[in-house]
Amino acid sequence: MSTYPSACPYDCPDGCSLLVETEGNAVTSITGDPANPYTDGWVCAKLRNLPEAINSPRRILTPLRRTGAKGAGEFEPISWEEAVGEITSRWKDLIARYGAQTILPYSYAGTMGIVHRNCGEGFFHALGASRLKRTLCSSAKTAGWQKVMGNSCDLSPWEVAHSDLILLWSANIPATRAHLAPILRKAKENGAKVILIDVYENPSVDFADQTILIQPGSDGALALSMLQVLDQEGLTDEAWLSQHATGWEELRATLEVWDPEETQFLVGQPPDVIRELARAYGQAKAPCIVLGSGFSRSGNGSEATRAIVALPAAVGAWAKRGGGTYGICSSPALIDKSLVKRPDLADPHTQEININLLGPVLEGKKVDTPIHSLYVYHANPAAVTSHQNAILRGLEREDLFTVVHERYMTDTALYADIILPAPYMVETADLYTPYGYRQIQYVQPAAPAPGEVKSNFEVFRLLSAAMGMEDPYGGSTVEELCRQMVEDSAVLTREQKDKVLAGEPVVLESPFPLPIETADGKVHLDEPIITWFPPFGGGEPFHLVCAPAIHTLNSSFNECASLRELRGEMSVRMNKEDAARLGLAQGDKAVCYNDLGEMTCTVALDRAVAPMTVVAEGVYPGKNTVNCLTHARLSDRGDATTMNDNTVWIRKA
Ligand SMILES: Nc1nc2c(c(=O)[nH]1)N[C@H]1C(S)=C(S)[C@@H](COP(=O)(O)OP(=O)(O)OC[C@H]3O[C@@H](n4cnc5c(=O)[nH]c(N)nc54)[C@H](O)[C@@H]3O)O[C@H]1N2
Ligand SMILES: Nc1nc2c(c(=O)[nH]1)N[C@H]1C(S)=C(S)[C@@H](COP(=O)(O)OP(=O)(O)OC[C@H]3O[C@@H](n4cnc5c(=O)[nH]c(N)nc54)[C@H](O)[C@@H]3O)O[C@H]1N2
Ligand SMILES: [Mo]
Repeated sequence: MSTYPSACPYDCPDGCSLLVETEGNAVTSITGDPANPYTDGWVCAKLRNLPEAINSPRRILTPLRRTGAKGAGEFEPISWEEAVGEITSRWKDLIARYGAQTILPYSYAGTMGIVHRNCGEGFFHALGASRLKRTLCSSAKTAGWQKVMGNSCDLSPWEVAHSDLILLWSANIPATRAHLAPILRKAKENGAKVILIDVYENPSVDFADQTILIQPGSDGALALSMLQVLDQEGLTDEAWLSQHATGWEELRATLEVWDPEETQFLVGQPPDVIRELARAYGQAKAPCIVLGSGFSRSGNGSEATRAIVALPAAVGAWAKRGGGTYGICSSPALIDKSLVKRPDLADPHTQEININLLGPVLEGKKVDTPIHSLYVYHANPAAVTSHQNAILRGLEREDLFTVVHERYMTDTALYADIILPAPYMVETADLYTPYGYRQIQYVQPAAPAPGEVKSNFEVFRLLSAAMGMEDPYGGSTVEELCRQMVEDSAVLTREQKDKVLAGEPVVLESPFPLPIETADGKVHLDEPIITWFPPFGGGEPFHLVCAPAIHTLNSSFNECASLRELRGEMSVRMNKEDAARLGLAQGDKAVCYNDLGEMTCTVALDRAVAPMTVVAEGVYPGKNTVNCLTHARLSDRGDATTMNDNTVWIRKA
């Protein structure tokens, strides 16, 4: 038995350091590495169960060519030579007929490793393919934060322990921030009060002293209302505001309309609840907002972020240890990724396709040069991207040449013309810096890649050579690129660099108070005045929200039978009164439908949900899953997904 240090590659703020045990070439166990104080020696159930997927007989181990109809899942093994030959000859032909923009790369966050996540960009920029705007997750939230806070970072997770009032705002701690749980417990032991603000009683309720369920998309109205109460009741920190903020007087002059008497109908909570929340926030010594991203995947998501981020400024929370926000931008850029992303190779005149618009684009809408080839790597758009039915119709097109680089038969891979076999992280080297705290780790493979599996980096090198292109990385290996990026870091000290290069996880302290990194060093509460406007969905019929599941991560881990079982069947949660009106009881089958599609699933009534709201946890495999009901519409800023902002009708199945 051997033990290797490794890092979790999944799109999760916790970014754990791992210990991987192997017997021969087989990975036998994955645990948390105590060398990383945030991981603290333990990992979630997903990672503990990952060896089952890594060793699964269902892994794709050779390149495959489609033999049946698209979507039928019939393939034959072929060699890498044949696969690369077929891909590049089809591409050369398509480029000659339509130009290189007819090829669309599609990738998101299957791996967060800096090299393997980003190295396709160098290749596709050099090829002149369409550019992909990767805004599938929280770019509305980032855009809102940046308007107020510029390039500032927010708190490191361990700082939350110093807070005496913690608002878990649109955040599911057990699912998406499990390592914050011990910190929340510590804060509670020290007397902190915890309030959950969500559209349903998500599993974070176990930490909450109080739960406030609000209408989806009403967060901005709630935050503005809290500001109105803080102002009315003299709970703002005028000294801090005058020294560290601009635009407060202008914002304050507009707050009257956000009186809780007015906003109660938007928020769905009585004025007293809103006032009490504002008072608790204004009277706390160091209030901290742990802000998830769910609320920001909405037509008003960026503006709502601005309103929420105005709260810590209004009470001067940033000046108090434990005060501020956690979960928005908790890690400064320790590494410059441009060595791998190669933005210098991108032609700004090449068409840019928003990742959320894949369905319409494959159907020939919202695109100048129509797409005739799609190359999907570390993403599963047939399951995770909005307007699933349009995506499936697009993937069925006979004139679309689709290549999917994958580890197992995903919903997207089913439609591929060519599938290429991809690795798990234990089989590759890479450099990892999580977005939920200041950490960096350089990882070497713990096991050899099985069968004919090749990494993203290896595949792009093969494709680049076969297209007769110059290697964007000048012949460097993954290890050399990682070393170079560490050496070039403007943030790490020499000692930290040496530690990273020796394979140790390096965790950085955060400064206190955090610097405000805007052009003038001030928090910006104007330009323009922060406001609220209605989301796309809402009212009657039901507002549909997509929430994370504990045992899977987006569509990742759907390949693990044990985790699928722990997660249970596809369901929607709603409140008992709404269910009763529709004649639905716990465990009944219901059909959720709208203009885009319909999904049949089980009704779950065991957690409280805001009125006229349904919550679908997790991304399930198959057709007619929740993203058949989500529109390909973009947020107010940041061009983000609005998958939490849709309306559905419901009937008993
Ligand atoms: N187990 C697990 N872990 C994950 C993931 C997963 O799917 N499963 N996903 C990973 C990814 S890609 C990300 S981006 C991160 C963060 O994942 P996020 O999706 O940002 O999850 P949270 O931050 O926990 O926030 C989700 C919460 O937002 C709530 N919500 C939705 N709409 C609204 C609204 O309008 N108002 C309010 N107040 N609340 C709302 C949902 O009910 C849910 O409880 O987690 C990562 N980690
Ligand atoms: N309904 C609903 N939809 C959602 C979400 C939700 O909670 N609910 N979450 C949204 C969010 S926040 C996000 S970030 C997106 C995420 O969307 P995606 O980034 O598409 O994430 P995953 O579903 O995890 O799929 C990643 C795929 O990458 C593959 N993969 C992993 N590592 C590698 C590798 O090294 N090479 C290659 N070639 N493949 C690899 C995995 O096998 C997996 O199939 O989904 C969004 N969509
Ligand atoms: Mo995400």
